Amino acid sequence: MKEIKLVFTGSMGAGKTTAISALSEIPVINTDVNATDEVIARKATTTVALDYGEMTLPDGQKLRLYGTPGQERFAYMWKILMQGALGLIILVDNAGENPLGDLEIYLNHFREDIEKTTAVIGVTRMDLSKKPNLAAYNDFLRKKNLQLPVFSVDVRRKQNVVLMVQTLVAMLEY
Ligand SMILES: Nc1nc2c(ncn2[C@@H]2O[C@H](COP(=O)(O)OP(=O)(O)OP(=O)(O)O)[C@@H](O)[C@H]2O)c(=O)[nH]1
Ligand SMILES: [Mg+2]
Repeated sequence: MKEIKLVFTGSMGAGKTTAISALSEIPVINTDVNATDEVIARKATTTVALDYGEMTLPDGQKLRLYGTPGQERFAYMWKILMQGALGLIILVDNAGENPLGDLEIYLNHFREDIEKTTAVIGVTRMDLSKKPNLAAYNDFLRKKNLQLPVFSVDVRRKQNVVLMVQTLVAMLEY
């Protein structure tokens, strides 16, 4: 049975570590440290290298789940983690200051990977901020000539994350 490597990326605090922790059936390897300066106001810890977890799909396929650090000063890890990845999940914090601007940073940075592999977008924390709505995300992507599925996800809920990941895996099979 083949193994599939997936990478979760996206802005600081968007929920990459939480999503992988929700899915993983092994204890998650994570490299979170106590957050300093600008981060501390928002949450206690931040990822400095990677997250790693594993999940088995109902048909027996094994998913290897990697999470990137959100902070751009660790962007060198982003490319390293994408090596051999078949799919990319971009998480966007809808309660951030400029969610579409955040999305753009990751779309630009991972453009080649998105063209070579496949990607989905998960918009998190929509309960805290309703705007931009999903239609605004779809418009934004259309303007960038990208056709990618956009989900509203609360990554604290395993089923939300499972649905998004299963969609990505289904896209890989076509
Ligand atoms: N209210 C609300 N909180 C959420 C939602 N999704 C995630 N969170 C919370 O947002 C925070 C996300 O933190 P992390 O999972 O550490 O985020 P990260 O993307 O790994 O961040 P970095 O490693 O710093 O880049 C956690 O405190 C989650 O509980 C949501 O849909 N609604
Ligand atoms: Mg993290």
